[in-house]
Amino acid sequence: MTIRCATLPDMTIGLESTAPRICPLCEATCGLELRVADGRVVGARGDAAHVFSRGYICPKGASLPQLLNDPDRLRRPLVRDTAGGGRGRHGEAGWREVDWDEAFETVRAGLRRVVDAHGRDAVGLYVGNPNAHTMSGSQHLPAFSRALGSRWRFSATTVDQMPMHVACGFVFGHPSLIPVPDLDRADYLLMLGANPAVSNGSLCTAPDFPGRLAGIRDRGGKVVVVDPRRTRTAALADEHLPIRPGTDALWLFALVNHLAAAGLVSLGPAAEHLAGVERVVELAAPFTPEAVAPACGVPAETTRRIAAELAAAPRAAVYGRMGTTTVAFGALTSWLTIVLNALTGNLDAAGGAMFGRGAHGRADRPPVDGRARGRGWTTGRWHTRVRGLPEVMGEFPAAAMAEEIDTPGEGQLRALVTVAGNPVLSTPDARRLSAALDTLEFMVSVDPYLNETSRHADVILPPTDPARVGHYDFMLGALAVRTVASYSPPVLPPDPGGLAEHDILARLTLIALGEPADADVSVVHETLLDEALRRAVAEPGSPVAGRDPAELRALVDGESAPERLLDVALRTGYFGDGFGARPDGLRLARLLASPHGVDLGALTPRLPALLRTASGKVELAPEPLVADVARLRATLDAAAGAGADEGLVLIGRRHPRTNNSWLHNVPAMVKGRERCTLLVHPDDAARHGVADGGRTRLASATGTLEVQVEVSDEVMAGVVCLPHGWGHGLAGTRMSVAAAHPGVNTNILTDASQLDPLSGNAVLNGIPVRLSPVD
Ligand SMILES: Nc1nc2c(c(=O)[nH]1)N[C@H]1C(S)=C(S)[C@@H](COP(=O)(O)OP(=O)(O)OC[C@H]3O[C@@H](n4cnc5c(=O)[nH]c(N)nc54)[C@H](O)[C@@H]3O)O[C@H]1N2
Ligand SMILES: Nc1nc2c(c(=O)[nH]1)N[C@H]1C(S)=C(S)[C@@H](COP(=O)(O)OP(=O)(O)OC[C@H]3O[C@@H](n4cnc5c(=O)[nH]c(N)nc54)[C@H](O)[C@@H]3O)O[C@H]1N2
Ligand code: SF4
Ligand SMILES: [Mo]
Repeated sequence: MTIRCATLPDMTIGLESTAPRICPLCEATCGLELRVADGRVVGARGDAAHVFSRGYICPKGASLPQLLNDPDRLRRPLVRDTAGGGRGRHGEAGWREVDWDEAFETVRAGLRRVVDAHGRDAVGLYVGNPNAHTMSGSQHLPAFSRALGSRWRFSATTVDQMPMHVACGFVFGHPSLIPVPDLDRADYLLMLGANPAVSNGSLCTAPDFPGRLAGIRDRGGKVVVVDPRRTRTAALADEHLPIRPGTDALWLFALVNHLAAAGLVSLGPAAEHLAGVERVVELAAPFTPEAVAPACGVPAETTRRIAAELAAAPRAAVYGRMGTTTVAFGALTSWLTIVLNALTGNLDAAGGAMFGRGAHGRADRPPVDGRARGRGWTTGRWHTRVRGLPEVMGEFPAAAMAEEIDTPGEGQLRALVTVAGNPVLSTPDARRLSAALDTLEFMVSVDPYLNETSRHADVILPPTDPARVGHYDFMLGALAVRTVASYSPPVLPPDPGGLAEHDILARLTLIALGEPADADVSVVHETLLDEALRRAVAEPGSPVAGRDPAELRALVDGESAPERLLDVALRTGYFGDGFGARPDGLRLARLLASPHGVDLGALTPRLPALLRTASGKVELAPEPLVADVARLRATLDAAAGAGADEGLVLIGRRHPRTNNSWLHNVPAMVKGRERCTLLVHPDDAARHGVADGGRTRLASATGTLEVQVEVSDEVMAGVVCLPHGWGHGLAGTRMSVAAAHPGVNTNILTDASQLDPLSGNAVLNGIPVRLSPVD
């Protein structure tokens, strides 16, 4: 039974009930069935009836009740008690729990002081990963960001997938046109730098990813995993190819080289839409399988065999994730995955790499003169102050945040707002960033925890927990392997003293616009609705094109601002009911009546309608990417001249019970043996005199840590491996479980100066490190 709790007086005291809820913890978007008793969520299991996940659940989803009921979770705002020590002394500073009005008044006054003295551009914004998993992250956060009116926007995107956005921006004309591997129909999957058996998939929303991989093999297909470590995913695959970290671009070029040399290029259904094929083939010329073998560590005959297999497979997809983006050639690597899909006839083809379409996705624009055309895409419209790094998608590299705060001068960043981010654990040169945050004149964190980042804030604004707000995946829908519409209404009634994230962001928006701290949030909600309706009626091809927004506004359904905005998004989208124009179309009411989701089917080809390049073509050899090939070529020459011993490089790893930095306060997520260990290959352990279970010093150009060693041949020789998201227990944090399992912060070792130049993405994998004995 669906319960829209807002309509229920008080939840079933003493009685148990169940409620469906999409899991907000990763990109897989599994349907859960939550058990509710005495106004609390007390259990979670997979929703067997969910159309997409069919009962699949992982340990994180199962622990959702513990997360929701975490006694350390903040439920009321905190304001730094300046009498207790002031900024820069978070170890001793006290916090006062205050009411929301006082908290927002403190925010208003703090931001006002900075803006009056230094201007709007002195205030920065960092937004973190969970914004991709909340409705407010798509509905209300953009409005707040606009209202702040500062160019200093940072996000977790530049420690993650920005290179893929850049590649797609140049190739397809829009950075969010990211193709996904059509897992359920592919016969061959070449997967690089991804570990979906643990991560549950990324830039590819597919609940039960492991089951879908098994499906490929059950159909007689093949899965190949390219990874410096023999991961769980590698263990599920037919073949694992270890590769030297950071060298995938070389290797992918070698595949292109062999496809061309062996006459295996076959463009398939997308052929007429492709431009630049010859240019790509020309560019691949120096990267022969032999030439890249010393750098990549992959034998030339293996490279040729994989290229031939890829070409021979009826339906194949090349898919790269974190290990291909968080490297020095991130954009080139992402681009080459697209190139390979195109050259093997698998771009926009069933079982290949296809474009998803969220259930609320917009209608494709009608072609002009027979062609879909856009304005193309560009980066570098403005640059950072200290290093002159280009803007990409309206933001700057997270790795530039510390220097922009701690380098004095005109234009210095003096205040920061973080929303659902923990950059002190998640972004490079964490020690410098942590120190820099203490020098800010004012800082606000919208976050449910007093953690490594928010301990630096002056005000912490904790949103109510996910059980008390609705859920719909705006960002992940277009990255899903099927089109699925699923809305979960709030499971619990609002917390009378709490505030939902959309209302927090609405109040911050008003403050940023110069309104009083207690201004009426409904103004923001109504403005957003009005904007959405006006955009939709002006959109060519939309099911409400030309209608009167005021007439439509009267028809909008929903009990809260997020629901009303969702109703508009659904009804005016490709699958929408067009406010009556297409009665079986999607609308909020239909999703409320379908608590286990609505399946809208497999992906369908979308070329050329979705292209936004100026030419209306898939630009396989766009100039900015082509220009970066010389830099890659230089590494090939360097590798040819180098000796065999290149020293150790560091890579990361994820564990099924982690979610970046923030689930370590959930007891079920940290129980068992120590997880924050350094994997060292037996040969390297012997060479450096370190033993399993012992400790070692691990040093990079940026920092030094002491860690526990786990000797394992899971990692290839020359590579050591440490997870991220640890380093808890810092003074002034309030996460008691995490503090008892602190681990170390690997981002003390990552070097903020090492970026992929086209995307500004941080290099988090392949970091040169040294081992030495502990004193
Ligand atoms: N070395 C290394 N570093 C990495 C990575 C790596 O592989 N290696 N991975 C990178 C990747 S892929 C990512 S995405 C980033 C993540 O980087 P971040 O997004 O900065 O960090 P998270 O650890 O996800 O922190 C999320 C924060 O949001 C808070 N939070 C949780 N739910 C909500 C909510 O509903 N609302 C609000 N307002 N706050 C909420 C949590 O308490 C936490 O403080 O880390 C990156 N850092
Ligand atoms: N359990 C769990 N799940 C998560 C998260 C989590 O923290 N924990 N985080 C979520 C987030 S924010 C994201 S972005 C996704 C990430 O999802 P994935 O990308 O699937 O996950 P990772 O574990 O980072 O996988 C990266 C792989 O790249 C390998 N690698 C490192 N360097 C290289 C290289 O140079 N070349 C190649 N070919 N491989 C390399 C690593 O060994 C690793 O196996 O996971 C999401 N899901
Ligand atoms: S796989 Fe992801 S979405 Fe599914 S239950 Fe686990 S954390 Fe939640
Ligand atoms: Mo991520």
